[in-house]
Amino acid sequence: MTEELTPPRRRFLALGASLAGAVVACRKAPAPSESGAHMRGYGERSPHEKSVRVVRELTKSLGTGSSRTPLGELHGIITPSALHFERHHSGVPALDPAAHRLLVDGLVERPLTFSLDDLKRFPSASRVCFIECGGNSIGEPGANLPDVQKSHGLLSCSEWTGVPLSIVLKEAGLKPEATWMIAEGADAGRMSRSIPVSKALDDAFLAYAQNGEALRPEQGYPLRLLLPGWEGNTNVKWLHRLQLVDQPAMSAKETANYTDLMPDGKAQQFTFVMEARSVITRPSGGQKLAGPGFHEITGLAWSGYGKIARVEVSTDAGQTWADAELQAPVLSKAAVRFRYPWRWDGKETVIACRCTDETGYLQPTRDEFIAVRGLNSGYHYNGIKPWRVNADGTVTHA
Ligand SMILES: Nc1nc2c(c(=O)[nH]1)N[C@H]1C(S)=C(S)[C@@H](COP(=O)(O)O)O[C@H]1N2
Ligand SMILES: [Mo]
Repeated sequence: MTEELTPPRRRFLALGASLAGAVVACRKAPAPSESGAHMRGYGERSPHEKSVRVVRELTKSLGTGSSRTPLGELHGIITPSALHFERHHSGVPALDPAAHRLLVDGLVERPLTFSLDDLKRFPSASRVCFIECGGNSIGEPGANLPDVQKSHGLLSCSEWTGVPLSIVLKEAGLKPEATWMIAEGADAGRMSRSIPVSKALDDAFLAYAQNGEALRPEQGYPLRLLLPGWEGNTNVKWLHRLQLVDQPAMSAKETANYTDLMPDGKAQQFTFVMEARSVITRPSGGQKLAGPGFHEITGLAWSGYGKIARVEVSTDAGQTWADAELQAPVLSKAAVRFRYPWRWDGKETVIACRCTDETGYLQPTRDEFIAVRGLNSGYHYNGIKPWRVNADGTVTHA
């Protein structure tokens, strides 16, 4: 960091480190409280913390709709389980883990049924990866959404633990004709998706845990399919059946939804991998800068094709770009935190970020995206998101 970019407060802290004792001694120490709070079996956050998922119900009766992760208020790369976005097509079923079973049948040598305990006896695997709904940013290309929760909140990143699916499929024995796998959930709508067997045998796993504890009910308790880097919808929750077949089922969620209507009127089906994208989460829409001077620009980048190789930031409406620092760990198919030190001169400007993944793919601008995809489909949008920093410090869509 150059002297110019060293934030004044940090400089003060560095100089003042040896004086810290003296600084504390001069201040009035807080009065000791009578007694602290008791311990508790299961923790809650401080009552001062208010970040919430904003819930959007699409129908009242079934709990169908979505709620979004408040990305602008989070730190690091892990989404707290209680703030992981939700997308339910027919509500959250209440499943008893002791009674829950996974059936693996169809084109297999041995149809098998597994209890949770059976699955937990297999070698386990943990992996940090993102889940992003194919409908994240619906409406964004046509009309800029005002804050990062609305524009990008159907993205979360957790550490998931479970069993590699390849191990379970080996137990059942795949027949040579088995090229697709239909994954079905135990929710009221029995949501299902057709998955190519190549992905099932690659890095797919059956997750029973999220961030160190059992899955949350909203995330598919007690078992979900985890397909790293693939469209959120394919990560079937409340998983109770894997049927091996020789062609896709053409289920509702792979025909009526999550297909991309192209400019020529044809629909593109099976957009499985989520392309690279990035977004500035701070400062972002709805936030306010306290004044000119040092501000850290920070945000997240992710790619369904692997690792993020580079994130660039522009503070002059895209005229020039400079590399942001990627915070370790930089994991494949996971969110990466980037940081860029910025000295704001107090004048109105537009800030933005763009990322490149390890395949060399560069995140497109909105215009580049629209030139290829048009405005017919709201799914799988990954264009650059600019934010306007106004002279009064407020941040709005640009
Ligand atoms: N059984 C079932 N699985 C499902 C869904 C569903 O409604 N039912 N929603 C899908 C969609 S559209 C997405 S984006 C992800 C959302 O996962 P989350 O709610 O854990 O964030 O789950 C997918 N898996
Ligand atoms: Mo989704």
